[in-house]
Amino acid sequence: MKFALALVTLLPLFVKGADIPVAVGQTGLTFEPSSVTAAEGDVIVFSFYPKNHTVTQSSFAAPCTKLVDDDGPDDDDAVADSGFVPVTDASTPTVWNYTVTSDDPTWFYCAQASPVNHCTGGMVFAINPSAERTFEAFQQNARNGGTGSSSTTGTGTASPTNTSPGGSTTSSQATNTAAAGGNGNGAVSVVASGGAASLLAIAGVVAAFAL
Ligand SMILES: *[C@@H]1O[C@H](CO)[C@@H](O)[C@H](O)[C@H]1NC(C)=O
Ligand SMILES: *[C@@H]1O[C@H](CO)[C@@H](O)[C@H](O)[C@H]1NC(C)=O
Ligand SMILES: [Cu+2]
Repeated sequence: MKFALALVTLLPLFVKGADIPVAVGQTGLTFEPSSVTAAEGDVIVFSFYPKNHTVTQSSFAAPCTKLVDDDGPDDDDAVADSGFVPVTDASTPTVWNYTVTSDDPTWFYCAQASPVNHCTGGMVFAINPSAERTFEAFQQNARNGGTGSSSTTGTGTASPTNTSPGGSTTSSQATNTAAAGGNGNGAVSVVASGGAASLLAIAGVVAAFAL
């Protein structure tokens, strides 16, 4: 019983994530789709179209400013940035992949500011926006200047000051996100509580097959 539970719990670790395609700049200053729901391990496959865009990680509070990695040199939470990707031929977009590292809301923008600012033009992208922090509110922050000057301190939890009227339209997506997060936490806690014995049991079975 415990063995079966452990096996089911560990199984997702060996399943490759899904590929989620996103077009960058194919229809103007856009990410298409502009918002996706993704699980840890999924790969966002960004296809860059002309002219010269980036996918750069930011925060909900300051959509047009590159996130600062303030947790030290830890690869797990490195700030994502494609850098500038100049493309001249729409029939051969350049691909850049981003592997999703968390079920939490994650925010991105295009850092091109010449000849016009793409971010304040609304060229932003979100993974797993929530009911409190919607894509619409994030994009409105960007259009308002995107520097995060309005009463946000960086903790950024659940108190968006720029909630847009359209914010409620993503509620079903937010529900899915919450459910996914719950599963993730559950899996971790099961491993943590019964982990040592279960892993020994698996080791034993593997050893038995090997003999
Ligand atoms: C792409 O944009 C960046 C930032 O504006 C600029 O420095 C770079 O020269 C551009 N690359 C090309 C090939 O136009
Ligand atoms: C990006 O991911 C796709 C789909 O998994 C893969 O075919 C492609 O080789 C990857 N490209 C790069 C540059 O890693
Ligand atoms: Cu751009």
